[in-house]
Amino acid sequence: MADAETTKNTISATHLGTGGELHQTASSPGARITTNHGAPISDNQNSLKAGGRGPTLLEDFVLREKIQHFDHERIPERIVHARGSAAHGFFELTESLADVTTAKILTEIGKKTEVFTRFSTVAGGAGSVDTPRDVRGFAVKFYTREGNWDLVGNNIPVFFIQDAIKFPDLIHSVKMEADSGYPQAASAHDTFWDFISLMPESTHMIMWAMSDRAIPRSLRMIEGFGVNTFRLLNADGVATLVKFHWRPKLGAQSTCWDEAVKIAGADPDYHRRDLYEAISDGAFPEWEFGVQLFTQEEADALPFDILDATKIIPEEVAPIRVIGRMVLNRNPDNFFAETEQVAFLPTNIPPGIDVSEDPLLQGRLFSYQDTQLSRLGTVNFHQIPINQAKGCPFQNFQRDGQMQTSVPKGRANYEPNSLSEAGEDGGPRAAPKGGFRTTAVPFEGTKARIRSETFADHYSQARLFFRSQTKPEQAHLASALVFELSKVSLEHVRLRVLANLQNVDEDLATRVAAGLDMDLPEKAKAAVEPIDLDPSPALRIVGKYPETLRGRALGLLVTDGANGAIVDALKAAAASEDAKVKIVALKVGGVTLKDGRKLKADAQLQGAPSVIFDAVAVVASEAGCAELLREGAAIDFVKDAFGHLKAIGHTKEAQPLLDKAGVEPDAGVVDLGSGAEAFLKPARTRQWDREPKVRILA
Ligand code: HDE
Repeated sequence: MADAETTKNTISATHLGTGGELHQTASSPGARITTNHGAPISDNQNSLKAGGRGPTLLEDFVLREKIQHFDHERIPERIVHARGSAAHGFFELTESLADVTTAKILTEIGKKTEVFTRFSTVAGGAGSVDTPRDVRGFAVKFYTREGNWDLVGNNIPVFFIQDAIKFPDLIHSVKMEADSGYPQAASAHDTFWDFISLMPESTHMIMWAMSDRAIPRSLRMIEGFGVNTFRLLNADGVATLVKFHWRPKLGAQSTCWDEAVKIAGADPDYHRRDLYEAISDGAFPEWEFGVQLFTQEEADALPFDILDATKIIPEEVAPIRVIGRMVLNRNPDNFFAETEQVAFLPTNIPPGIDVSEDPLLQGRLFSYQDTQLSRLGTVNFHQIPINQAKGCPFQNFQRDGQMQTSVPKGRANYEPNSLSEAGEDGGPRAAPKGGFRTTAVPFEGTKARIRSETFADHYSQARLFFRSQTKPEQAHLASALVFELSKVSLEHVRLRVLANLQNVDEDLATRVAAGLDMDLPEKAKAAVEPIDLDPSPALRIVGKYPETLRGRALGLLVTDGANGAIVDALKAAAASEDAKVKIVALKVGGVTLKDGRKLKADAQLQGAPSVIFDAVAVVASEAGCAELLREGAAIDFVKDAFGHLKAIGHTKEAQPLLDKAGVEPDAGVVDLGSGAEAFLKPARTRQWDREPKVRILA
């Protein structure tokens, strides 16, 4: 019998009750520590020994249980997307799609639905850094009233391959090489580019992956795409084709490559920390949710196949209709229980949403369910709290299995049954009305391993992407190709990439060849000659994101004797626009300002290089600047900020530091004597005009 004390001292955890229901138990102060089976532990510091200096006894079940549990703390990491960060939030519908779908999540305006969203890199392991050049996963679990809907997307709207059968090859090629075990979280190596060079269908995705989108500034600043084409189904059984989009309120924003590389050393958790801190500070990241809707007839009229995941439908052709928003407003309580154990399945779709025949999606429909078995170890992974349907009950006749936590009553574990006629609970039944429906798509064909002819154009949209970029973005893309291919030691692979690139754009291929100091080989023969499509400005980042301080971080490097009024003015002005300000000093204890005030530092200079800020200011006294001149980290602070196209504010007294760092005057280098706004204006964006002065781009 549970006495009052044991009830009070239950461990702090989320439990499944016997009926499968979820209930929380709170830990009271001074709660008694117990074994996993509830026995109170009298000593958690010493193992059981035969005498003070004698051997430890096998009998010590407290020690054995604790060590054994620890030994098994790790589970296999995800084969892809292992490195992830997640948050809870809600989705709210602002426009109903009742004409095209019965899905309640897309028809009930104003209803808030709980979501859990996990962002990830793809290639690196769970402990890898946050800022490699890579695709970002963007997976949203909506706990809808009609079952969980998992929209498992990426921050790039296309994919490398057209058919799921190539996925293991793609991933093997990009992961660390099989013999040496490196490089970690990087595509810049032989095997990846070997595979890519032999798969012209990957060319469009390569354009995106080499663009600045693959080095995002923050997870709060990435777009999201469902990638595959889906269907919506209305009450009359009429299907509408759909592509799903997430658009960040802060706009899509990126880092500079050199910056991303340096962030990897300065703060390997840069994106995870940024997301976590934004949410704990109440600066909740938000995305618009949009759809591109089109009929089968409209799809048939397009010059490409909407079942081919290497193609987009330009926004200029099918506009994005914004129908809702997602706000992430709560950090996970426990990384393992939630972020690690969450399992996303493209097969989680509520009635009114349906899949398409995209052969990549078709393979995904199998893969995600399957992979959870090795990762989470049991068919009952849906019972883990983060994976449970929360918006509605789940009930069926699936039974038993490892880690079964629900305790079904009665003997109805099959149907049809007539047990209810005898007064027993007969269990749930199929719901022809309101249940999941499949679009009635007619098919006829010869069974064969074939690729549709309509998938054969591999270059037109790659060209569209490249030609739609601004000049700086084109230069970054070309330079990224030069960087990656410079790490490829097999010359024939580089040549094959150059041969393919000529089908995208001659100028791009020429620039990359020049950057490698190689002659252009003969152009590769295209399966289908690419066509010139109208440029799509929507594909750019530069010039699209809002110029704002919101969501940005400013680093103020302050010295002893500095003018406190300048610091106060900057802090107040930045705070009024929701920017985050961090005081950086030579010592974490802070500085003594000219007016005698003590100003605490948020970070020591060594641990807070300028790469982790969007703009920096050096508020130094003359003596303070003299000290900074002897500190390499201070010189790098401004040198890197200049190289990464950031605004730099400075007191007159700090000028020698700027001179030593090679900072040249331009619109982004501002004397703080001209007031806070003079500095905050350029701090709202990057100084793209400066780039040719600081970097040789391809
Ligand atoms: Fe995934 N993918 N994928 N993928 N994917 C996984 O499932 C797979 C693809 C995506 O935060 C795995 O639970 C195949 C496209 C995200 O937990 C695995 C194919 C897109 C995540 C898997 C693809 C994605 C995954 C590994 C080609 C964008 C992380 C762990 C047919 C639309 C979800 C897991 C999270 C994870 C298979 C291609 C997005 C192995 C076979 C295209 C965001 O099942």
